[in-house]
Amino acid sequence: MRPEQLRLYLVTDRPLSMGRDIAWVVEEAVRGGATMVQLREKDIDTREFIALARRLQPILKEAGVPLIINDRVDVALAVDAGGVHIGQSDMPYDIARRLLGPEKIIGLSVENMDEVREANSLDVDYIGVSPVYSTATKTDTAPPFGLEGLREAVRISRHPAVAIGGMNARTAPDVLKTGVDGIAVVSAICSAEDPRKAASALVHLPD
Ligand code: TZP
Ligand code: MG
Repeated sequence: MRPEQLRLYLVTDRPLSMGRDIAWVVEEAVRGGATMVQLREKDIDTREFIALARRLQPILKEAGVPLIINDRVDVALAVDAGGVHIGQSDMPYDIARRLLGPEKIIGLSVENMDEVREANSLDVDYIGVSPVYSTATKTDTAPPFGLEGLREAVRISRHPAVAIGGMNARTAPDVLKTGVDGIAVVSAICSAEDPRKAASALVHLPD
């Protein structure tokens, strides 16, 4: 994985997509410039999860954008996805790596500085600094890093890093100045009236 692929990382959320098909949201977002897409489903049958991933694959393949599966290593294996994103309570990194092999992308959420340091002992492909700001999209989070915390996390991490939580056109300019490789966005794209335009505005911000 190249760190540039973290520049604008769409994390999907069907409930926040205003009744629109998530495949349409994803297609519009990659047309606008999204560089990576994570399929994040918290309440879905395994079979439906696999079917949804398979619907996204041709769209993302054509765009040259990796499909990352949230949490579910089995689903990632089933569809031969680009990789998985795991949290601190999900499958341990070493096991996920053993199952997925050396080529797949594995991202890990870090919620405090100790976890940033711990991640340095793992060969994860990137870390997700979570959350940078508190957000209505996910309320069961650790205390936010804030800008200074993010800067420090980026400084001590040996991995590419993406910032998540409250990322939008207003907050992203300062966030990108911390040296982080990119922003991971849910509502600012999924709930945007025009997800393509929203993605395009976010990807063209200076860093
Ligand atoms: N993990 C930490 S914050 C978050 C996730 C999945 C949600 C971010 O959503 P938004 O709408 O981009 O603030
Ligand atoms: Mg998780």
